Amino acid sequence: MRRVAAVATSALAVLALSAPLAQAAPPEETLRSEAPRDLKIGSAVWGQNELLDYDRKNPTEFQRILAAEFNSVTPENDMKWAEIHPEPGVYDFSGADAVVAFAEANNMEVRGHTLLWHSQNPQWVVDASATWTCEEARAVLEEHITTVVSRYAGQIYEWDVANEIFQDDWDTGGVRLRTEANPFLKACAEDPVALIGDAFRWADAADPEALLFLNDYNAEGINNKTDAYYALVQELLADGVPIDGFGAQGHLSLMYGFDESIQENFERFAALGLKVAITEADVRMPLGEDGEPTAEQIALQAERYDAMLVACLNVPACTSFTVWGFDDGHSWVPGVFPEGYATIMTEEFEKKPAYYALLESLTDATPGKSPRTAPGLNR
Ligand code: 9MR
Repeated sequence: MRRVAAVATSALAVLALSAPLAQAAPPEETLRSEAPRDLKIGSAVWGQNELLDYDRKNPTEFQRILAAEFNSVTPENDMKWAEIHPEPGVYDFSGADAVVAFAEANNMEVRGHTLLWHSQNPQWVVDASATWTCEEARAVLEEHITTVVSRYAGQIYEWDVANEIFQDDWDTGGVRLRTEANPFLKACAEDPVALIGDAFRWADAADPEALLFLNDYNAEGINNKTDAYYALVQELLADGVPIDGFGAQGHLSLMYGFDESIQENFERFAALGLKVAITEADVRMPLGEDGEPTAEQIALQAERYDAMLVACLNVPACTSFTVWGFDDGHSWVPGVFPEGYATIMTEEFEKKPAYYALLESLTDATPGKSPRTAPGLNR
C-alpha cells in the first residue's frame, strides 16, 4: 500500500511540475513588449463605450488586446468638453474615469485629450459664446481646465492642451489662429496668444507633472501650418509659458502623397527643447466596390505607418506614438470619409502588415540597437 501511495505522490509531483513548465512558454511579442523604454505606444479608446464594465478577470477580447499591445491610452472622446462638461457646472467623469482606471489596472499611462478645441463643444458653450466677452470666456476656460486637469493630476503623463488651433491653407484666410471657429479664441481674438498661454499656465498649475502639448493634423511635415506652430512655440516660450510638446496627429490617407520631412519637422521642435509625439496615427484609403483594399494599398499602408514610427524613433525627444483606434471596428474613418481600412487590425482583430511593420521597427529599436540609446534617455 505504501509503495502505491509513493508512486501516486510522485505522479502528482510530476503533474505539479509540468503545469508551470507548460505555462512558462515565452510570452508573445506585442507592440508594448518590444517598444524602447523611453517611447510609449498608445491607442485611442472610447471609455464610455468599451471600458465602463471592465472586469480585469474577465476582459472582453478588445480590452485584452488593448492591454496586451499598448502601454498608453488616449480617451478618444471622454475628456472632450461635450462629454465631460455637458452643462454649466455639471461634469460627467464616468467615461474618463473608466479610461484612467483601465490604464492603472494594466500598467498603462494616459494621454489627456483635449482642453481647448473648436469642435465637440457642448451646446451651452456654443450658445453662451455668442455674447462672451474675453473675460467671461477666460473664466469659463480656466474653471474647466482647473477642474479636469486637477481631477487626474499625477495620472496623466501628457495633455493635449490646445488642439487644432490653426486653420489650414485651404480655409478662408489661410493658416492663422482659429479666431472664428474656436469660441474661446473668438472671444479673445484681440490677443489669442495670451489666452493660449494662459490655458497652458492653468493646466500646469493643476498638474505640474504632466507634459503639456499643442496638437494638430496636417502637422507631420514642414509646411505652412507647422511653420506657424514653430513661430507660436517660440513666442510662448519667450513669454515663459509652460509648454512641453508638439503633437502631430498623423491622420494620413493614401489618396495623398506622404511628406518625408516629418523627422526634420520633429527635429526643429526638439531643438527648441520640446518633446514631440505622433498622437492619432491612422492611414485610410479609398476601397473598391467589394469594400476591400488592394495588395498594393495594404503594403503602402504598412510603409506609411512605419515611416511615422521611424521618424519618431529617430528623434529621441519623441515620447509617444499613438494610433487612433487599433482595429477597423473602432475607427472614426468610415463614418466621415468614403474610405476605410485605416487601422492596424481588421474588425476581427486580425493583424495587418502595418501592425507587423510597427512591431519590427520597435524590435529593431530596442535599447542597445537604436539611436534612442543615448545615455540617460531610457527611463
Ligand atoms: O475619433 C473621434 C470621433 O469619434 C469623434 O466623433 C470626432 C468628433 O470631432 O473626433 C474624433 O477624434 C478627433 C480628435 O479628437 C482630434 N483630431 C481628429 C480626430 C478625428 O476626427
